[in-house]
Order: sequence, then C-alpha cells, then structure tokens
Amino acid sequence: MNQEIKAFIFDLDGVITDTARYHYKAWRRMANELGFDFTEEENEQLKGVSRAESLEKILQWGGITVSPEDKIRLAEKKNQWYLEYIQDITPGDLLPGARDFLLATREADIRTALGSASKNAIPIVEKLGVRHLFDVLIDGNAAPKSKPDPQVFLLGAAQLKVRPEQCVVFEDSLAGIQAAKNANMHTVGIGYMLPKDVGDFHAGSLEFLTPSIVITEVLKHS
Ligand code: B16
Ligand code: MG
Repeated sequence: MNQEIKAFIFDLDGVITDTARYHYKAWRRMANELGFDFTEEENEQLKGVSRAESLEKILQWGGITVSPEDKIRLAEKKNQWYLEYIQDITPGDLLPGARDFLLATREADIRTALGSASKNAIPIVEKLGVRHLFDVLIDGNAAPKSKPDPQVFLLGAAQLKVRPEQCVVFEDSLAGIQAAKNANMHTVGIGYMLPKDVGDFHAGSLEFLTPSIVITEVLKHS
C-alpha cells in the first residue's frame, strides 16, 4: 500500500460546524407535532444519516406509520424549519480550529474535499466563508447513498484524482467512520460523542491538530 497521504476529506456537521443542534430542533418539532418526543441520545444515531433515513428512524421511535406521500411532506417540512434555523449562520459558527486547520492543510499541499450527507452542505459552507478552502465539494445531492455507504468519500477521492488509501477522512459519526473504512481510507474521529477507538486516531476537535500530526498518527495504524 502506498503510504503517501495526498488528501483530507472533511465531514461538515460535527467537524466544520455544529448543525446537529438545528437538525435536532427541526426533527423534534416534527415529532412533537406527531405527538411524541425523542432524546438527544437518540439524536446521536441520526448523525451522518440522510434526511430520508433519519425520518424512517424517528417514525419508528414514535411507533408511527405514514404513507410514502406523507413521508415526503414530513421531510420537506422538517427541511423548511431547518433552513429557517440555519439562515443566520456566519463564519463565527465554524467549530474551533476548523478554518486554521483547512488553511494549514492547503499550505502543506494536501488536497481538500468536503464529504457531507447533507443536501444543504454547499450553502452552509458558503455562509461559513470557507467554500474556497475546499478543492472539491461532495454533498447529499451528488452522493445520494447514505453513510455508511462509501459513495460520498469515493466520489471525493475520484474528483480529487487520488486513490482512496491516500485519503484521510475526518468524521464525527459512527456511520461516517464506517463509510470511510468501507472506502479503504484512513480515519480521524472528531468530537467527544464518538468513542475514542473507532477511528485510526481521535481528537476533540480540529483545534490542536496539525496536518503532520494527523499523517504520523494515521500511518501508525496502517
Ligand atoms: P440534510 P454530515 C448530515 O451531515 C447530518 O449529520 C445528518 O444529521 C443529516 O440528516 C444529514 O446531513 C442530511 O442533511 O437534511 O440537510 O440533507 O454530518 O454528513 O455533514
Ligand atoms: Mg457529521
């Protein structure tokens, strides 16, 4: 296996910014309208999971069956609320260290991609003022298969013109780490909600990382 690392691929929600609280607020509003509630712990299971699959899980938790037409309507309603909640996102909503780490990555001549399950990912990175720091952007429109399917990361690698084993994926969700492993990529688990041993390496955030620390640590595991 060629050990050379050529690209870093970043998940959005939980790695670059914290949109999970807005997803939770909007899904919870929908659940409450349907007459049930769900906890923040249950919400953890929705991280990295597509909108349609998130809805399926939530309806299951509420013990509710609805028609396919109603599923489309409910998902659309949730998304309208979510869009309202995120409309005022600014660069101040970047997670600690995210901007500096992206800059350091580019200075180190490592290519960058966004690999998000969210169909709203591109407007969000624009509001955050970091779109120009990604060479390639793959969102939930380009990659409709939900993590842990590796599609989103494999597309990122293909567009960056690098091999999967030359990529490091930064992810905050179990589904996302699994997707990266399914793509045969190196993994860095981000955030305190994720068990420390699921990725090749773990950090609370991007804040105290440097590209060279990441490369040294992930290669120890290959
Ligand atoms: P949307 P990520 C994911 O983003 C979220 O973690 C997940 O909770 C959400 O359901 C999914 O995007 C789809 O989002 O409804 O905006 O298309 O972590 O892959 O960046
Ligand atoms: Mg995420």
